[in-house]
Amino acid sequence: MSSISGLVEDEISSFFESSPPLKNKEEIVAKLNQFIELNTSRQGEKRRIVCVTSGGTTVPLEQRCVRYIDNFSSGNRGAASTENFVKAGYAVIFLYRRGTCQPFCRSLPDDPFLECFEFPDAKSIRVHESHSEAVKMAVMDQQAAVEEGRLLKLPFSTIYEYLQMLRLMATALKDVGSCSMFYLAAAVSDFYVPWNSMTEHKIQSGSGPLDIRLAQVPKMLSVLRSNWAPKAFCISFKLETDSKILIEKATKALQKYKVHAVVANELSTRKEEVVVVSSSGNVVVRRDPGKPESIVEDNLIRLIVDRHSTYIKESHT
Ligand code: 9Z3
Repeated sequence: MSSISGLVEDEISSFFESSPPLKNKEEIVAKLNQFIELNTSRQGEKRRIVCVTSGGTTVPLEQRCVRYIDNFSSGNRGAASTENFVKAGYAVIFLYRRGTCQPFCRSLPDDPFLECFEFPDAKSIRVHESHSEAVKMAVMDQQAAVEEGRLLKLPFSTIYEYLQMLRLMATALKDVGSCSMFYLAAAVSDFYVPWNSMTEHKIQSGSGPLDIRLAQVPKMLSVLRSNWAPKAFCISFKLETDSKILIEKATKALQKYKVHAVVANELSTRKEEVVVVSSSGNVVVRRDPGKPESIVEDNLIRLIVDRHSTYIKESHT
């Protein structure tokens, strides 16, 4: 595997050195280690572990943040993929943007969620008949996954939090080797305001139009692949709005970052189809048009799990 250049390494170190430290780092590390131990120890059932990232990262414009730039992502892809990985027997670390779509909740009405409930009298509350099956399934599936140690949910908001947490995860999973996977569906900012050059207090509007210079976020995929977790199976995503450049960009990313596959999707058709780009060719994955409840992630995760199985077998020979 090619190692990353000294320049990229310097950019990455200075990004982390200048980032505001994670507030609950010890707690996150303890949860991660406990989760990994539970799923890899000899006494327990050994499971493959996947880290699913989901939702968009924010870029604060002020240290005491009032305003921020956001990356679009509802979190649907990450949540649906998590459900499918759990069903396929994986233990999932779900690294998600606060407030975005959660696993097992996709069939619940979110607008407004309170419509699910009714008060037959002053002392009791019950789920409305029309939503009772969906709520029951959501509660049961989510509780089972958490209680059986198959789902760990960790929230982030900013690009600073996301990248620090991703690094913690990769480092914690290093010894799991080929049985670990990174499935990077989060929409990650390409540009940011470095913490040291950011104003502390709210930007004032009195001084007229605002000019902001954004620095480039160093590409962490290369360091994830070469240093943090080199044996992990790694799937990244490429999002474009112009379908003409999508496959070319995904192919470039595959070659540049040496990930095992890039899932290419176009914004307006992302729920209908994706293209899995890898060294063995491009595969179009669609949701089943004959089944209204079918989602693209059902077929996508089946394919990814299959590829991961082959990768594990090849790593052991
Ligand atoms: C994706 O491409 C995801 O599939 C979506 C899912 C964000 C489109 P939703 O959350 O949508 O279901 O609403 N994620 C990766 C987006 C991204 O930022 N990719 C970077 C790029 O395209 C590479 S890391 O350059």
